[in-house]
Amino acid sequence: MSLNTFCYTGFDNLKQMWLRKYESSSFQKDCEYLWNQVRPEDPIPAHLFGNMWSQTWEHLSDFLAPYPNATMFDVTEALKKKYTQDKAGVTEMFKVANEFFTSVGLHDMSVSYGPKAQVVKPADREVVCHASAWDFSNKKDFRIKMCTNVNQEDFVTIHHELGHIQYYINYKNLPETFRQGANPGFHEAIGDVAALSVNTPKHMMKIGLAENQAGISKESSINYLLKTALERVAFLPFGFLIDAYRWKIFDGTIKRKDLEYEWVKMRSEYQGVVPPVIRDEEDFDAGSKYHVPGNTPYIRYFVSHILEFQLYKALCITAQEYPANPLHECDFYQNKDAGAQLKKLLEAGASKNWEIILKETIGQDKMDASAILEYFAPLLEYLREYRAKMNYPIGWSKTAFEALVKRE
Ligand code: X8Z
Ligand code: ZN
Repeated sequence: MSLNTFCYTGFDNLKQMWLRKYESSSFQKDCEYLWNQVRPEDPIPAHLFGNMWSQTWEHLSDFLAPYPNATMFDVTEALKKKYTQDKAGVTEMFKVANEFFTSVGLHDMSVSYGPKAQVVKPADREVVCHASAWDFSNKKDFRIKMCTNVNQEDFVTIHHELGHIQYYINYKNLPETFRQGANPGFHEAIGDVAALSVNTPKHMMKIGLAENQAGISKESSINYLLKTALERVAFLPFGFLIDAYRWKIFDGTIKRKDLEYEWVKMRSEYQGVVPPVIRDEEDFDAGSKYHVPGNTPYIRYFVSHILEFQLYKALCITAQEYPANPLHECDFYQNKDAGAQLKKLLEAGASKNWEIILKETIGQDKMDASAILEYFAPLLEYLREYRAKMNYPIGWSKTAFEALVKRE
């Protein structure tokens, strides 16, 4: 319809014409008001994340990929094609991970997934399947216990566990008291640093898990960063939550009669998730997390998820992969200088205060989140623009959880 026709009909534009039947000049505003009344701003039900504790969210990356037509870099399918879903296939994945460490000049760890280890779930008995790495403190026996499946998540966990083993081997000659991570967060960070490098599309192409022609474009980089953020950034509030909750129990702030209520409340505050069904004090959902009945401190994982980016950046600078390229593209595979820098940190164990070890190895004496922020900066920019365009609200209702947990 041309402008002239509008003049003829008496309307300024088609919008006015379409809305005429509502006989109200405020109709658009009224609709916006109604939308705001029903717009969902509640926390997200916890069963939607594909992880029993909603601690990492990367299983949503297919649904949330900003550019569904660009490459996704999910290597689960490639792993399943390449490796059999049994002990032989799983052992191959360990070999690939081990080779990353040896390529930078670190120790061979094949003993840790050899005959004495348990790398797949035994068929004949119940075992604790939560992955772990063990130092037998005799300088030669180191073992991994894991019910490994062939998928990307477990491929990352393999690197995580080998990071522990690499630490054990490097500090094995120190006196017993010093045979620990510089602090517990360091121990958790080592394998994750390797996984940051291994997960890069560039590296996955090198080891034949992503097709060489899989184009790296601006779009595919944003997809990759979102997937990584769903894994590592979404973890941060969870990493903090578990001990923030236990510290309050230990110092008496949380009373025994409120264990479930306070758990649901803090989970809503920190993670923005709520239980999908109503809970009461007969439930103790925190107890479903391995480390809670296992009495293992958890803040170490929050620490490691910040520290690993700081270490990764330092190694990438040493390997001259950064700042020549964006930080998230850095692969320090086969770089002996980066390996030597990491080795120095590992060999020190807990023989000095961790801030001194950090200073002597990467030249910084404080833990600092600027590396993780820098890593995700292109994603943050994308999300800011997207939010401005879509007018997305930030945050969630801080009281919605109350409807989902009964208080005594
Ligand atoms: O417990 C672990 C490792 C063993 S130290 C598999 N992690 C935490 C968890 O699974 O809750 C690694 C990431 C966080
Ligand atoms: Zn660990």
